[in-house]
Amino acid sequence: MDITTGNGNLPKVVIKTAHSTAEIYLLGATVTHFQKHGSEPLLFVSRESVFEEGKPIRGGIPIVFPWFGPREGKAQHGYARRATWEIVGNEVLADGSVRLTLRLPKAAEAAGYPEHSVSYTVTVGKTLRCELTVANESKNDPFSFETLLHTYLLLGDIERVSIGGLSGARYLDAVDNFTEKTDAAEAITIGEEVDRVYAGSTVSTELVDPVMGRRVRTDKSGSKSTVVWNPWIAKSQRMEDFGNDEYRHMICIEPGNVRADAITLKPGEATSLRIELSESPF
Ligand code: TA6
Repeated sequence: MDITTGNGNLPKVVIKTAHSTAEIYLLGATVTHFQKHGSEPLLFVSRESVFEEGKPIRGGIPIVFPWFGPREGKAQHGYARRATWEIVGNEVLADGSVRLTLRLPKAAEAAGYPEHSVSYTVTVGKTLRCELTVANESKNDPFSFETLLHTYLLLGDIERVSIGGLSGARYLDAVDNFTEKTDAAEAITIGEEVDRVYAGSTVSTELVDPVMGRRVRTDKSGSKSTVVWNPWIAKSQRMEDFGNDEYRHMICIEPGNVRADAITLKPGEATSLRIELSESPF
């Protein structure tokens, strides 16, 4: 593991293993790159992304915490993805994987919440494993929060992919005033802006990408929500840190716990959100 200077002269951890390479910016503890030897990169990062302290990276796996979506007078999706996290450890596991552990420093924005701690492990090997652990360290107060691993997956052509695992599941359609809907199709296909919040969903999903010739699984635990998002054309043009054509090469599949699935921890309780991203030839 090396700590280098990445884009915007920001500190970046580079991890090389026998099976793969990965990069993690301390800004937001954002995993911006994972690539198995002999494969294409798994994650998408916009060519227009800014790399500035205090601003979220447009791509990779931004951490949404402690709230999801807009909040009056506050930054969308919380402050964790804008904070500079601290490295607390790294270790080589028996199978040759490398595990990096980071923690979220106490932030001014956290003042309104009960005492809590947030740690994050990134395990780089044949697959990419991320685990976000939140602990309520207050003596008396429950701690309620939302969280999401807002994963941007790289793909060959948005109009050629499908996403399996959510057939018939109920979701809130953020493009249609969060109206509750279901999609009976065997797999989700994308031909317009898609922004779906699947609630009460503990299933794994699989992105099938015939152009890149691969399937990408997202396995998860400690999560009851999955958000699926592609900005499509108009929203892409409104996003300053995103190329107008880049919607064609990404899909966000975002495991977490948001809205009705928000988590409340009693004093002393902790919870972990885990994902594992793996790819296989198509
Ligand atoms: O992916 C779900 C979502 O809430 C979308 O509505 C879209 O806003 C996306 O997050 C990106 O949000 P951001 O604040 O990173 O521009």
